[in-house]
Amino acid sequence: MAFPYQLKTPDAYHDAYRQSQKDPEAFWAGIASHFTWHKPWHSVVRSDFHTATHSWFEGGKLNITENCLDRYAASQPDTTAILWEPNNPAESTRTLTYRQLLDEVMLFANALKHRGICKGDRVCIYMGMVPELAIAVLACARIGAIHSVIFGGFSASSIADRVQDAGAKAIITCDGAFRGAKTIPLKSVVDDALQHCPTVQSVWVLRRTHEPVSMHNGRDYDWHSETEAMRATGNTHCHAESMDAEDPLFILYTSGSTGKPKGVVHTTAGYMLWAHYTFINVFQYQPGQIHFCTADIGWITGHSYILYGPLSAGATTLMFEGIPTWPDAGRFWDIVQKHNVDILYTAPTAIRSLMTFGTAPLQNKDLSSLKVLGTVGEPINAEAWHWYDREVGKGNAPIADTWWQTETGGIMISNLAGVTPAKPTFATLPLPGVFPVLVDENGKEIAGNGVSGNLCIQKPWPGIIRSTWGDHERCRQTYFSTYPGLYFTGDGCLRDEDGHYRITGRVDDVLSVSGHRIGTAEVENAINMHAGVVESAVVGFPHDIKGQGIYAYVICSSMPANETEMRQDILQTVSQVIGPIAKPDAIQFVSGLPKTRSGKIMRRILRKIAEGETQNLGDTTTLLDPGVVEEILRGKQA
Ligand code: 7RM
Repeated sequence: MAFPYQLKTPDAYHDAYRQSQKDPEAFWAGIASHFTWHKPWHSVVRSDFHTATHSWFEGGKLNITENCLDRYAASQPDTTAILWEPNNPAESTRTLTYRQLLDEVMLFANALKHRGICKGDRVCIYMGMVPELAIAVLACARIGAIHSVIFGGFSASSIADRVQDAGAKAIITCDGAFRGAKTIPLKSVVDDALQHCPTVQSVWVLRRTHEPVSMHNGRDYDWHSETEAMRATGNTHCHAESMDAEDPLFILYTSGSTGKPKGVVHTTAGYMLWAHYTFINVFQYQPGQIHFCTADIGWITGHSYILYGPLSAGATTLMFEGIPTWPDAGRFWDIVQKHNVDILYTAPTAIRSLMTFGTAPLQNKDLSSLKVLGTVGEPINAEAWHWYDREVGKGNAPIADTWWQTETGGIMISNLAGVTPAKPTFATLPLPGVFPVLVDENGKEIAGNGVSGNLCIQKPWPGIIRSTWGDHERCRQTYFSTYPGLYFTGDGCLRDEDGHYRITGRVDDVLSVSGHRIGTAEVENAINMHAGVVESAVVGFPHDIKGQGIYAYVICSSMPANETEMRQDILQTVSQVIGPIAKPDAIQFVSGLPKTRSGKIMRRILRKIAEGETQNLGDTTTLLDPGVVEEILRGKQA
């Protein structure tokens, strides 16, 4: 049997859940024993929630790429590891078998080593969705360099912040990226960013769009010539660096409730185990299947369910360079048909956006290969759930609604596709090893069923966040101090009469815009950089397609004479400071903000107004000047 720990019946799930509770050490050791280790661990798990220190498989040594590549290059060398679908359907598909992928990873790893990249160095990766992005990530892991992938939609200043915070020694990029009808000039954005990044010694450039780029002598290297040089000198084999189980594997920056994104740190063994275990169980992966996760590798979903989860299982992972609506809104369905996709994992925002095109793009598309569907990133509304089930799954493919976070490394709460029952809009039940609790504002546990509260997790799981890069105290504060002894997710949650969980959304100042996490404080900081802006307050509001939209209340130094122009300027500023994904959907100019006597902005009121509420704004008695609320209501655009 391929995966003896695959849970194939409800009973198997419940048994595993109980085992993981009764004897977590034996439970996880059993699963870990199926991986390739250089040296066995001496303790399965050690954890202290008060200092936010967690370790799994301490003493063990391994390399994640041997578990993702070498073992399958030996046992199934000709199985396709990466099946790549280009942005433009007229261009050919590329496939890399496990043998080829391993060879490419070793070659590029040697190229990095040759230019002085060593174990523990941080390497930022800012590329489009090309196979070389996967190769770059895995090459870092091969030599023990810590990768930090930066989503291709971020601006130069966002890159600079991340590169500086990580103290990165190198950055890997492309000349440009194709996304739908657009070309994004990645290298020139990197050049702008690097004016403020003294730690970067080398820049690696893969040619993709073949548009001209500036190559700095002595700093910039061409991917192709560097790897060809390795091939020419016979430098084709690269041994896998022996990593401690708790050596950092990657940093991934994510937004929180403060202005500065945090570098979430994941380590080697626990993360690998979690990505693998959740992949094979939630999606019920069977050998030979094609798995298509539509996320970008710049987000955690791409890390865990395009790369590490599927590859650690020997699966074929489909990587798509483009976007769902180009050349038309039938693109996903064309890909499913063309490649006989078995598992499709996407986001509610993508489903809702495709729904607006009706069912015409699905006509005459053969989707009969689909066996399992998945969703992630935000709560899925009932309408989108049923459309996905009916129009895509044809009522035949179970939908796994998977709740998890960058900080959790992999899926935490989800039904197991076709094994445990799905329930529209519910993530349903925790994976083995995950022990959710709901608490009230004071941290008191809310027991029983049919209740709501703040979602916390009460024991360590293998994929738990290990630190925030360069500032462990911030990790402790953010996740482990709100409710001592618990990991706080920042999400609100309902547990229904059957004990099934439904995540209702963030309870902090974090927005989920088209499934992308954006902090309101981050957007405010960006808006405030505009010379004409004095102060701003940003809140979310319900948006039909994006899930949440961004609403900004802005105070200018003098009321703008031309509001349209000022709005455009502010959007431009936000694009430059963060990236286009953070551009507000609405900007309202105001002369004051509702504040308490102690100067706190009352976002609750601003949220209600942004939602369109005019009457019931809740308690306004603590407001310093209730008049501003009247003014804001009068100025609200329909
Ligand atoms: C994987 C990912 C995390 C936040 C999380 C939630 C929301 C994610 C679901 C969901 C309801 C889901 N990582 N979220 N999945 N809400 N149902 N199935 O998205 O770090 O970028 O975002 O996303 O609010 O806290 S993330």
